[in-house]
Amino acid sequence: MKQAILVPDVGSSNPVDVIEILVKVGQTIQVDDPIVTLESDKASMEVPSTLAGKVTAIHVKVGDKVTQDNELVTVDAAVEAEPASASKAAASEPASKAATPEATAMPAVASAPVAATKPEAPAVTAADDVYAGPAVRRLSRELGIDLHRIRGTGRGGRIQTDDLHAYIKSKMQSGDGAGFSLPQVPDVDHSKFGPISTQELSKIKKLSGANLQRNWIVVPHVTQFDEADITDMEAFRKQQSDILAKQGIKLTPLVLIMKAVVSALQAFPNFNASLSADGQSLILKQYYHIGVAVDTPNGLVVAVIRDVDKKGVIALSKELAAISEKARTKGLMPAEMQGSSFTISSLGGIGGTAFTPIVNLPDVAILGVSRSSIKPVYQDEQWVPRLMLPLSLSYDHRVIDGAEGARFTRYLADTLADLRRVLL
Ligand code: CAO
Repeated sequence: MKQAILVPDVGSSNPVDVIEILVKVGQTIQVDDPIVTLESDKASMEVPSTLAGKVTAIHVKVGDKVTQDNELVTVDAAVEAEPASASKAAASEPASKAATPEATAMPAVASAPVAATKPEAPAVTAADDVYAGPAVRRLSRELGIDLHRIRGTGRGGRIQTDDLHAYIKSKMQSGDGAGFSLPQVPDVDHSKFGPISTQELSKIKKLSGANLQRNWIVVPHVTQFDEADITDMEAFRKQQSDILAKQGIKLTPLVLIMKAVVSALQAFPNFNASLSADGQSLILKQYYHIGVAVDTPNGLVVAVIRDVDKKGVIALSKELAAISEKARTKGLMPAEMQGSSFTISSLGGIGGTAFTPIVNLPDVAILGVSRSSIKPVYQDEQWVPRLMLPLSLSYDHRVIDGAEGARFTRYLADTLADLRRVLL
């Protein structure tokens, strides 16, 4: 009896794409043999046969959109199925053949009545002439890798994600990939030169190291240096600190710098933005979420303080103290480290005169703050001692020009020199 196999419940009411036909007309299949691969915007899945028999018609072709209960293939279940090995051999014909016009033109309804049967649920099974599951197929398509080139190490020669990764790694190391590959770091036996010990990097360092490496390579960095006269700002902060300390609030320069940075970002919106992934447009943000680099015992993390423009210095002081404490003790949740529109890295509590911070993608700029010190400044025809704050602004030169970078740091320095207008 001829029966049609229908699209099962794929967990979405939206149409899904047919991306592979895994059988051909005349082929004998077994229950659970994959017949087509479907792909939604979330996942790809192979639809297994619920019948054993001969495929008499294929009702879909690659590129079709289908929904639940659409007919996929018709199977003559009266024909006795061959052993699994034989059916797999037949399935090793290229899948594209199955979608030829002759094949799809065969009548969907033949002389015998056609019943409908729906697979219970999509499953991951073997496929046509390469043996791999949907996840591996999808990844290979995204990366443009021909699975025929890969030797599967899974059961029965099945290609696994690890095989794909090993293939990419070998291509990168051999340098015959299309893109450029990093030069190999020599593996030196340091113990030849004296006693050593080995310490594994913390999880945070491994994760942030990979991100820093990527950002360093991807972003063409320029660092602009400047100095802000924060003599008046510090006088104000110290005066307020004494009052706030009684309420258990610590007002550090960083909070005032955050407010001044927001003012600069409002004046220079290109700095409060991200470059689109294709590098063709700038995504300007209407919010001011400032990432703050926090030094923790396990390594560097960036805590994000949201809506800095809408918060006062007291609220920001409390939030900065709480989030940096949490980063150092319990650790931050992913949401607390995402969504920054600009980042500040302050080493002012430690020391140094300048440094070159690495842009925290997808931000386009990062401000490094070093320790303030009293310097002689020539004002009104005389040398006066002023408290100067070193600023180091690294930016993505694909987005920001040198003149814009210098204007930004100058504006920021002027704002810090006279914070009254920002705070009021
Ligand atoms: N100049 C002079 N003194 C400064 C200063 C500056 N620019 N910035 C802070 N200080 C002072 C503070 O006033 C405070 O002094 P008191 O203890 O006498 O009041 C002291 O230095 C310590 O400040 P802090 O570091 O505790 O507080 P903060 O608000 O300035 O910074 C935080 C908070 C979380 C950013 C900081 O603790 C931190 O972790 N910094 C390191 C960030 C880092 O590792 N960056 C490098 C990233 S690599 O690109």
